[in-house]
Amino acid sequence: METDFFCHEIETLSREKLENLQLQRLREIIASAIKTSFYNKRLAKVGIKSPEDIKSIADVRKIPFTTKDDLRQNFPTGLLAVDMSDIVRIHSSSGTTGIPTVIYFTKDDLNSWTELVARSIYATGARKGDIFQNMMSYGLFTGGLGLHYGAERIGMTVIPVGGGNTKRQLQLMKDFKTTVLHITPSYLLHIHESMESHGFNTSDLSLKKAFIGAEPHSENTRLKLEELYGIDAYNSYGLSELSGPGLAFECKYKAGMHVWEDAYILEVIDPETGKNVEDGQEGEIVLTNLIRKGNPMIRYRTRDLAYVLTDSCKCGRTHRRLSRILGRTDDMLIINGVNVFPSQIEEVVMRIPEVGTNYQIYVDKIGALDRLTVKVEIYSKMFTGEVKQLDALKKKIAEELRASITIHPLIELHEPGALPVFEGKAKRVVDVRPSF
Ligand code: DLL
Repeated sequence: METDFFCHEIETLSREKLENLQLQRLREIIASAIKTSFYNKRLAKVGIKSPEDIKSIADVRKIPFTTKDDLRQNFPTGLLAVDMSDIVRIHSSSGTTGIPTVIYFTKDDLNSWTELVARSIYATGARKGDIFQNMMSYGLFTGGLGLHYGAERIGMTVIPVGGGNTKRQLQLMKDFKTTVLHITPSYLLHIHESMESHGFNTSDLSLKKAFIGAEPHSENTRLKLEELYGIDAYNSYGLSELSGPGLAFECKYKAGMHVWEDAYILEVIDPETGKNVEDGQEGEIVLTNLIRKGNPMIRYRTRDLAYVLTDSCKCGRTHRRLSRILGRTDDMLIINGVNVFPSQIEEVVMRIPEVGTNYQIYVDKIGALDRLTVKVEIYSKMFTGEVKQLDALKKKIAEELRASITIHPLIELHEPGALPVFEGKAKRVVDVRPSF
């Protein structure tokens, strides 16, 4: 019989049973963590010498946070809990901002991660029989191989193409009648914009769903993609340090991302004080991985901002849901003293119908003052030679932005294809202000 669940029992566990399972798994993870040079010292400092010292899940809060800096300082093996010969795969973050962080998986770790990804995909309604084109890059990035094995576990037909080469992507979609994509939202926007120039249009395609994630995007971007392609787009959140995708994923109701709580302890904290906040309140997401034994990760500060939804989901899954990611503690721009999150800007520009599929936030300094310029591509049909019309559009965008971010940005209008294109994660903010 067809069911809505990949693993009904685990996905619908009562809160009490879920918490019992978390406690049991937390103890197992502590047993692994004690074997690493990093956590061994950390845990001893707070009096945790063995798994039995953990009496309840709330005891996790006695353990200090783990940060990206900790991972860097303990690179490459300070958080490794098993002999290297038991590690069957390594993933890593790109390391563009410093020493890369590395993540190790044992055979069992890979198996349980794959199970989470399969569960996530299944929750969207994708099934065996779907043709799955995985357009996230393969390699050290977790987005490629992570979804690949999860989709195979369900029995979907996987096209492991990776990112880039738009024309070939479109040809593959057409030839194999791809029904499900995995892709960054910015690249999916770009593909639509350049589709015609490659000789394709949406009626050549058989798409039904896209899993979009790996970068921030607004609800308006999702709606735009759904409308442009006539598909359902599901938000997927994860980060390499916690094994990548398969951490939090939307189900078919698209009402927030279920965090698989049998595999992760989800906390939200006030980033300033480090204190836990109530469900429903915005803060920084902190996660403990309960299943990765080769490379334990306890109370990892993600720097991502979101809140836990307080109502239950129509799908019947009991695992709590996260709002979309609202920003990062480190991506806030301060423009002449005013705090602005790039996500606020995206939310506004993507709801303006004349705005096309790409934009860029540019910050520089004129004398002592910061200047914010929002560059947007607009649809070609807008370039009619009517300067008045373009000026009116600029004014409208600037005013709508001012209503949201309280400052008045400069607006630049660009033709489709004029702004830089990204085939993986988009870099939307260019800040050229001198740093002191
Ligand atoms: O981006 C893992 C992933 C792959 C997630 C495929 C989803 C799909 P990292 O490269 O380590 O891992 O980047 C993680 O990207 O801390 C967020 O800031 C951001 N991010 C990831 N997913 C989302 C999302 C992968 N759905 C960092 N919405 C995270 C907003 C996201 N931001």
